[in-house]
Amino acid sequence: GFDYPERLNVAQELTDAMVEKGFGDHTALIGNGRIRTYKELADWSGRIAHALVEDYGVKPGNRVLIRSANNPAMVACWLAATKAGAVVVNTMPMLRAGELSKIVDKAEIGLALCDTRLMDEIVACAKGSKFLKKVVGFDGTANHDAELDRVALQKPVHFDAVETGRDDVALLGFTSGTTGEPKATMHFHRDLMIIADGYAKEVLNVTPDDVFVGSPPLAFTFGLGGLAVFPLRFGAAAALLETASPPNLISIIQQLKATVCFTAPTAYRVMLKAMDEGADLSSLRAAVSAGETLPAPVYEEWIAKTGKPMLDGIGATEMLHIFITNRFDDHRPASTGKPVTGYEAKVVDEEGRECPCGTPGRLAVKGPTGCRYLADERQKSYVRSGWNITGDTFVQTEDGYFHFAARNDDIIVSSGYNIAGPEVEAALLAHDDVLECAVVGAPDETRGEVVEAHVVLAEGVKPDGATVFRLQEHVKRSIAPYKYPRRIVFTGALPKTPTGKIQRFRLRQKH
Ligand code: 3SK
Repeated sequence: GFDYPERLNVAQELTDAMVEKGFGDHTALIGNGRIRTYKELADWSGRIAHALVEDYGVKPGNRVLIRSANNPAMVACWLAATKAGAVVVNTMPMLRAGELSKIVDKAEIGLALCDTRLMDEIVACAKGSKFLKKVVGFDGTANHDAELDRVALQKPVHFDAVETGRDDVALLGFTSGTTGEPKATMHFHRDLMIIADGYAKEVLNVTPDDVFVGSPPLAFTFGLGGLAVFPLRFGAAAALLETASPPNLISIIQQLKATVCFTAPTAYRVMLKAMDEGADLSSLRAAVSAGETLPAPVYEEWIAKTGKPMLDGIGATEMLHIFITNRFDDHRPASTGKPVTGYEAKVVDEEGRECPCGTPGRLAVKGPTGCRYLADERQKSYVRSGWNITGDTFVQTEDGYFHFAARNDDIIVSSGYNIAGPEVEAALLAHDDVLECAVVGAPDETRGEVVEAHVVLAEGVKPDGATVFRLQEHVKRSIAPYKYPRRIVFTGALPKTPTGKIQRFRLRQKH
């Protein structure tokens, strides 16, 4: 187990404690054209913490919302609010007033810190809100000309972090959910330490020489861990991109000789292509893939081109971060690997009984970082005897590896056949004409459902009958022919959550 002192403030550990350990002059964050050392980050978050307490009345336990794209100012605000003992809710820039209102109401948020470029929706949310009484702007580009920056600049740099308990809630992670009713998961100060001292140490072996890059928003716990907690815990650096498109990722990796990347398979596919065109991504020693299943061809091509495995993992906002993963010296294609030390995983049937190896069932997970929903009846159905029942169907092999089979609602039943949508997707993705795709079941009079593929074509490929035929034949050749997509819909973009997960339910809703 992990042994932390009873009094623990994770923001203090990631800033002032790092300065005390001698990392003051090391680069902590890079973003918006500037470099911030650990000392600068400790001071910056110290000044903001003073402002939050003295000018905006923040008290331990108060909920503070932060609205921003990934940039160092957002990290400084998160650290500051955490130093002040607040419970932080990080939110993504693309959320609209209606979505923000649900979060504000659920978490009873009184204060919002918002990048001044993103004020409209949060101001609209605050109008008439029972809870949200104050929205303070900060300058995400860190030129210090917004209200919070001006107030903070008048403050001393040192702030005595509130002596929170290790089991005090530090963060509320919201899950978008598929139904539109978000759930908030509570995470303690120690949870944020555990994901670094567990997964990041055990699997990534982070050192102060590492440079992290990636695409997940800091507002998503995948991003907060991968782009803030992990590097800061070990004296490493993180580059934060407000727009983390694959071309931007590729260029920052080359520019900074980044060593660790957190992103999803789609970006890795673009990177593989860029390598063919001369991009040098050889500085990357760890390529972490999560959020979507990693197709075996992408994993295999990555190994062939870099000589290193891609580390596929699965996490959940409920568990804070990755809990099953491949490892540098233990990895397999189309496998998510084995549990991170401290976590247990099993595959269960509808009654919660463990399934025999080889039999698909619901993935259940138990571990030190979850799962506790805030004021939510759904705790009863999603957490049974301490096990978090995830929304994914997995198979466990005799030798303990977990393999993703489908989202629970991704099984298509056509003429009595059970067809896993992701398997058809993997087959389509292996074709050069396909950039992205999502497969769903479409109602059909004779077959019950048919396999329907929504496909984003690679550049220059014509969306015509010949392409439909070519892709169908390819799938029939790759997997059992009955699984081929009888319908193919060409589209410019797939619907996605702000964190980049494909929203297949939206495609189903079109029927
Ligand atoms: O696998 C995911 O989607 C995830 C969710 C939250 C935190 C980390 C990860 C990888």
